[in-house]
Amino acid sequence: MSSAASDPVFADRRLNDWLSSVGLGIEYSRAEANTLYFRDESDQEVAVLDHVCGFGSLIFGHNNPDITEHAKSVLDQQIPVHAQLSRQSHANKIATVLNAIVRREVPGGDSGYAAIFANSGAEAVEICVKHAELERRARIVKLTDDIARHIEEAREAVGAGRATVVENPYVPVGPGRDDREKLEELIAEIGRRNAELVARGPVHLALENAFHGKLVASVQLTQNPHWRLPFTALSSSTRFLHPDRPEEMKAAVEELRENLLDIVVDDGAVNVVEREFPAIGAFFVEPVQGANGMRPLSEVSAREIRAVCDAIGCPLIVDEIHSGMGRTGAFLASSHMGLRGDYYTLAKSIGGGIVKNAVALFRQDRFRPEFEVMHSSTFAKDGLSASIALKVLEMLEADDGRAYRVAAERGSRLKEMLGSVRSDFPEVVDTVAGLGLMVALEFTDQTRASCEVLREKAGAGMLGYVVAGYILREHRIRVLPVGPVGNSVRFEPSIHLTDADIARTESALRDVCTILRDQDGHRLLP
Ligand code: 5B6
Repeated sequence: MSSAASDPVFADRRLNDWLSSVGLGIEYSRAEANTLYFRDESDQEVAVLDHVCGFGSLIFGHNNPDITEHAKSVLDQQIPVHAQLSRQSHANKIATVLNAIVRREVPGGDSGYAAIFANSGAEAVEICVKHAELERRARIVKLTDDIARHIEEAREAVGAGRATVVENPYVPVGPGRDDREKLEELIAEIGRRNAELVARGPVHLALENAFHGKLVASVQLTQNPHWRLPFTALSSSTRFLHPDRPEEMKAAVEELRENLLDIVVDDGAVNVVEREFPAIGAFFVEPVQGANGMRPLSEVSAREIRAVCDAIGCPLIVDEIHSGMGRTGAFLASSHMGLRGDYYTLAKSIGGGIVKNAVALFRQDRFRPEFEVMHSSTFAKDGLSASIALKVLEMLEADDGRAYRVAAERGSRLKEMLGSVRSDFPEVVDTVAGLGLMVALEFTDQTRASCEVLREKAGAGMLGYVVAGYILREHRIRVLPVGPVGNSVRFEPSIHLTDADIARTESALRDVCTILRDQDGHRLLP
């Protein structure tokens, strides 16, 4: 059905206007490997080299023929795509492969990981938030049960005249009052304080510039204030920590520390003691921070984060939604840093570029089996996406992990090229960062540029988008900035990236760098 310019627009009106204003408002009609195609005014197909590749969800490229053939054959076999609440052994097959990979890449974890499936990355993150809360609640119940038992023991001891209530900061213990009365007052006061703490939601820890999704809980773990702040009242809050400042990390944990009050009878005296309360729900970490210029975590930071989680007993959740599935040259980017997670999240490429799928993994010795029924989603672990996930995993693992080696080699070739552009344009390229096929190039700050166009675009946080629009228009290459604002462009193509693709990208970047160096900003505009 054709639409006229005067037709009302019900979807993407604002978004499409904005995309057009920066030169990105193109409708693609076909996709293959690292190429997107659109039809120009004379209906000719125009090829565009795609470095965005589904925000990094196409490790094997657009419409990979092995994956699409597999999907077609699975559909031809009339497999049950939906058979909710029946035995779905494909879920266990995927989990078994994932366990073997995790065991290989992060040796030393004996218990294995239980899998819960989801439909999107943010959903997998929310599943982790829920499971971490279940763990925290179990710890709270254990603590409050212990306290209740100790209260009964104190009542018995005071009732039998074996103990008295001694000086404490919570109730007066002056003469003339019955010890039983004093104890009941103390129990009431402790109960009031404890109830207030127990009712509180957890605080989560995450890293500065984190991106963990945009649903109700996950958006609170995503630092970008434009996306997070309007919704803070809906969910638990997050303390964002700098990965390279361990002292700050420890101080924040100390500041968040809370204690429940308990009663102990010791040598005839009823004393009040403090018991550490699990105030922190979980620590979420991306091994390579996508929205922070593709910055990998250092091994030192990884160790610090692991130590913080071990000290407070909260789960360390390694979000591999962007960095996992082979993109960095290993299945788990965190394996490069020797980081072991208590939970993991995976999504993006597990869908093979044609379906939606995601999974959260939980260390078996922390996993609460009741969660398998407590949490569900109609579409999660459907037969089609499960079958495709198995195919993708088989392709990643084939030939002794050839895909990982290719990702590492192509990524380092790409990064090497970006590095050479940087060394030739030190005045306009600030940093090149990333791991494997997850890299970014950051331009120097242009907010004080002599060229008014550059100054204005950089000031509005739009330089990266204007550069992306220019590269698309002039070079037929699709890149996007890192994050919603910023003056950087990211590259996360599939493993099919060729030397010719890299060479084309280099000449496009050199062109842009020349424009920036010459302060010729108007040339970037449509
Ligand atoms: O599948 P879903 O998008 O819900 O996954 C959420 C998610 C992502 C992720 O990378 C991590 C580590 N955890 C959870 C998905 N990433 C999406 C993403 N989107 C943008 C920028 C990024 O760096 C990553 C983005 N940028 C600009 C506009 C809109 C989106």
